[in-house]
Amino acid sequence: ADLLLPANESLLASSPTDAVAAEVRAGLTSTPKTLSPWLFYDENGSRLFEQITELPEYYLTRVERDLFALYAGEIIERAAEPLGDDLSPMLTLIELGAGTATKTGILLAAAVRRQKAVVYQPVDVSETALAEATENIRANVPGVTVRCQVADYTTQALPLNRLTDTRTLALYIGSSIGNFSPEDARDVLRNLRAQLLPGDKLLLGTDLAPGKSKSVAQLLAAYNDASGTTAAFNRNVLVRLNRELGADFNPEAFDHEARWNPSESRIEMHLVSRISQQVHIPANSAGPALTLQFARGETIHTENSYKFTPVRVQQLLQSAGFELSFSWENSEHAFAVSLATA
Ligand code: AVJ
Repeated sequence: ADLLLPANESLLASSPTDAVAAEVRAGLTSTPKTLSPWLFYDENGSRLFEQITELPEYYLTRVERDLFALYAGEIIERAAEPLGDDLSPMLTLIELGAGTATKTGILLAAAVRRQKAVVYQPVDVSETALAEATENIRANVPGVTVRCQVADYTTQALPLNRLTDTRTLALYIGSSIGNFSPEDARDVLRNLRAQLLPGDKLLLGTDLAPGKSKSVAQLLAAYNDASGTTAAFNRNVLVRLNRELGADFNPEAFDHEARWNPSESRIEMHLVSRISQQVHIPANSAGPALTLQFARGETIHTENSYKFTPVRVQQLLQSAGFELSFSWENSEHAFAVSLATA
């Protein structure tokens, strides 16, 4: 009978993780109120993000994929350039925050063309995303051996388990670095650098700041699309807190807002309280019950998405112990993919 009734399992699955409870308490009791963007990515939020990447306004994914389609061969060739006695290094590709690895197949296929057999190590916090990534790569790119690693590369000094007899090409693509403040971005890349050997490579995908051919309006539209998908993605964090913490947010009482902050060179996402209202969160592992007061127009700052100039990319890489080797941009200078050397 015990085997047929795993009674605890469903309870455990719906109980809030301590990390969510602690993060929410810290963020919503501070001034101004904030929530960390990793909270977006529950099952629903991950699905909404996948939808965002297919929106006409959200050029980031499309432009990066186009850059890979055009330059994958050159990227792999440059990543494998000779160094010292190592005239033709074998590459192993490691991807931070791989998710479902939808764009990575293009780079892996180019690596297979060069060296026949390729080891690919996706790292992600989501086991289900990694399972999908593995399926995707196994089905579409023969010649690749996938070795998954479930880990949070942002908080731990993660051991990458890099193979000792090959050169590592670390992928940190999709503008994921954009969620971090300049200091945190430097620390994330420094942690990565500490796991690499001289000559190893990093391929970094960064969204670019507005300029001559990229308008602020275009940037804002990418974070406030006509279909309302990004608004749903933003509000979904409140839905998550209701479900996982028993909070009583009315998500419709908050407006989605995307702002361009020129002095910080970042898009900010906010949830703006439409009315003066109170929200309750019951006691949990992180502390006693909370009553939160929202003034009309007060916001919860839910995300920063930093936008770079080419010089900023170079400085960031340098501050983390990498040297910029080459970078590729689309003709409209909307997005950049940069190759750096450890
Ligand atoms: C996953 C962090 C790259 O900042 O563009 C998309 C997340 N937020 N739309 C980004 C996001 C709103 C995305 N990153």
